[in-house]
Amino acid sequence: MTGQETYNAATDFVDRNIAEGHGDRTAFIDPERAMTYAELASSTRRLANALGGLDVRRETRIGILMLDTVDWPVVFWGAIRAGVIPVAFNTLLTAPQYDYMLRDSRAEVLFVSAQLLPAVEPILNDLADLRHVVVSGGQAGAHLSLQDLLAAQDDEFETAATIADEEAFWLYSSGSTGAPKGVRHVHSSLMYTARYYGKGVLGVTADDVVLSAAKLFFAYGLGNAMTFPMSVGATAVLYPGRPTPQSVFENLKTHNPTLFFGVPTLYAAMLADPDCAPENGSNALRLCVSAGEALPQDVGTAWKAKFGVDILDGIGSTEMLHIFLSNSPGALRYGTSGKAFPGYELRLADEDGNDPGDGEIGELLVDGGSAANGYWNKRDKTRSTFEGRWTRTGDKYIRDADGFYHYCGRTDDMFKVSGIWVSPFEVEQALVSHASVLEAAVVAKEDQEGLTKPQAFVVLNDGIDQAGLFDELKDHVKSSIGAWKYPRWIEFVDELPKTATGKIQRFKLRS
Ligand code: 3UK
Repeated sequence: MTGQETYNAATDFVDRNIAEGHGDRTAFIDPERAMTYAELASSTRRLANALGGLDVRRETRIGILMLDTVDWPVVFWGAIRAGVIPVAFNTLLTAPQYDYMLRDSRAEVLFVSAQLLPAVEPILNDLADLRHVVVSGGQAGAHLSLQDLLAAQDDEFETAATIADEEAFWLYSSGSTGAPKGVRHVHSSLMYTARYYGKGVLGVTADDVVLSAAKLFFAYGLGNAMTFPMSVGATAVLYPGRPTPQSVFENLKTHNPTLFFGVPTLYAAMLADPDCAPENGSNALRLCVSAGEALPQDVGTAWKAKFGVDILDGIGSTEMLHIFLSNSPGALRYGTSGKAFPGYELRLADEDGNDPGDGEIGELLVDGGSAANGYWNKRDKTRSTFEGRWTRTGDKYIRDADGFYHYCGRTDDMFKVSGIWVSPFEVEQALVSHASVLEAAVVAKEDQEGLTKPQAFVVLNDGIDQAGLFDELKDHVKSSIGAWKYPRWIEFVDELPKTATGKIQRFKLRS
């Protein structure tokens, strides 16, 4: 693709399946409905017509604040078909955060699940750009009902003649600090990730059934449960509830997916669950994926031992849309993020911008065709993240002689102890490798001399007594990663502060 030709992602992901004879295949299943590709095509044409009826013009924004059901892809692809820009919102936030993002994006219509309406109702009247609220799956009250709106539309629509380089949709990146940033993605990025990661690494085919614990509003879930299966006419299982070990086991058992996508915390919680057994999983599973944060080596090996299926850890970001560095079925090493794969070029940079060489630490930069156009109305942040063809990840890595990348933490979380770099992540990994520990977070803290030392916050497994554990954990860290890296203070806590997407918020722990 040159970037300049006429290309609408909805034609490629939705209509192509029908042109290729997959119209009768099931695209999505949720607890209440299933939807074929032909039905999806029809509903997205109706949605596009509905937007026109509400006087929503091309290149303006609409918001999606919806739980994962078949309505989600209908709204997303319907908007894209019309050349209107859907902005996906995290469903776990609060009214002030929605207020910020709705104002920032100037969304003209908000599509919202009935269950999430209470979270935004207090702010809706005060938003200058918002003209309509459309409710999915329940009582619309004073608002419009998605179901009624779709039923009233014409089934024909001429898909907007957008171009490959044209902005198609936004995702908000929460980051661990600062206001959320609108990340602007173009039409061609979706198929780029499906082609190079979905097909290239995972080998997704029309026979796959996918289940993603990560929701569609998250770039990870958007690829996993929507664009990858749709790129080949496969089926995705959507689940509107919370992904607890219990609900995930249930979905695995009921739908027998071939591909499962989770995050490390969930894999660890599933392994610790009394119901963790192959007969409570999927009998068709061929591969699992982990992303969002680094997968501890122990979790990968324990999962493989239990289910006989590997978990491929890979790193992705909202800015790059999906995974750009990953383990693969043919090249897997637990405890690493894997190797470069076709479609993405990687580079490590030291403080002077030079490649530090194998075995040395540097910031990871990536070049690939799914990089975002930039942040909405945040010029400084755009310029410091998107440097020409390179996107800065803000992550520190060491590349070993075999080409595997070892995660060392965020650039801003690293600190020095006795003049030697310590990655909080490395200390956390050492802590969680102890049988009593479920999760750990490590930050830098100054001791009485004003010197920086590691401090740990530790969540213990159920039923573990903390007596005597402080010394035991210190010794465990010393012997596993180096004497100077052990935590000088350990606080036992019930849970760690996390972002809505499950990343530890270390800044909240720094005192
Ligand atoms: C961290 C990882 C170590 C890393 C994402 C898959 O997580 C995603 O996007 P976000 O914008 O966060 C990006 C940051 O998260 N990270 C993600 N995966 C890993 N760190 N190992 C990993 N495997 O700091 C990165 O910069 O929320 C993940 C696909 C799409 C995504 N957007």
